[in-house]
Amino acid sequence: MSKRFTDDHIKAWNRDGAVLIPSFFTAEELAPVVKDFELLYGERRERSRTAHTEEKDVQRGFNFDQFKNIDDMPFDCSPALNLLGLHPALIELARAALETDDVRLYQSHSWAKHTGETNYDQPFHCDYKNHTLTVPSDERALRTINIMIYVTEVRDDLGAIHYVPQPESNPITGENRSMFLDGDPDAQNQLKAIERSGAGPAGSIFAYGIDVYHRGTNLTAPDGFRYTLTSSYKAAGNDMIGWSAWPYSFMKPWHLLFDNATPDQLSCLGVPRPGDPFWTERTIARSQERWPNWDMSAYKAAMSVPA
Ligand SMILES: O=C(O)CCC(=O)C(=O)O
Ligand SMILES: [Fe+2]
Repeated sequence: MSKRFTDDHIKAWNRDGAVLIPSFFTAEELAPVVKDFELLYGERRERSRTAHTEEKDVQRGFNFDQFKNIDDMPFDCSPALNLLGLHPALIELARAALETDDVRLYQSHSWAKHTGETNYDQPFHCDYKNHTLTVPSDERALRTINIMIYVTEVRDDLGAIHYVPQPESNPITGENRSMFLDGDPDAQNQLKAIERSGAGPAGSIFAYGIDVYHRGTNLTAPDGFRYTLTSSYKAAGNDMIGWSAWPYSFMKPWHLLFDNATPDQLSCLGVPRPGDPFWTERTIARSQERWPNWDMSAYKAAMSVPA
């Protein structure tokens, strides 16, 4: 697999807290994912088409309707969308950004936004509010990388995320970077004056940390829509960071992942790798009972080789 990102992207990530990588995924890779999004959200798109003539929400800021078309993995569709956030090239990027080989996917959510459904404009904020109960770590290895994957084209009239690189926001907000900049419209305006757009063609990714100022923007293109999947990684063992406790959603179609993911991809969900002492004849037999179509041959083979 040839690398889909460069050392310069990693440098930008380390310097700015965010980086846009255009055309990370190909149209062929995304085609089945678009179909999955249509299956999950297509009907809601039709409904928002008829609704957008009404001025439904003129409030500027966060509002509940911005978040109504969000779902957590696993998704009730084909394996394509379920595996996108665990794509080997994304895992490689997360490993490079977090400077560790052992990474965990702790969040993967789909998000469909439609013109007219609500006003998606947000004030600048940092996302650590709902990724940790503390604050972003000063240590690189304990950061997180949130990767927004553009399943459809993201233009400025289709709700592109806007952001300000850390070296440019620091003189305005200070390095403590408060989550919402509450009560500081002046800082909001100053950030807005220098904001960058994350617009990019379908297949691009925008990687950002929980410690960088950014904001959602409104969709204004007639009948416009924006499909994104966000996949967030942290270093294994970083208990400060959380979002999904995967087993909590045990009723969801997890077999789509077990039946189709590699051991490396599953390790990002906390499934021990082949050769891990967790795997005994008994744990393998019980797991196979639970997920009958999971190909466990690598786990069996590694167990039979004495260490
Ligand atoms: O979807 C986006 O473009 C950004 C949204 C966002 O930053 C948020 O809801 O925290
Ligand atoms: Fe955010």
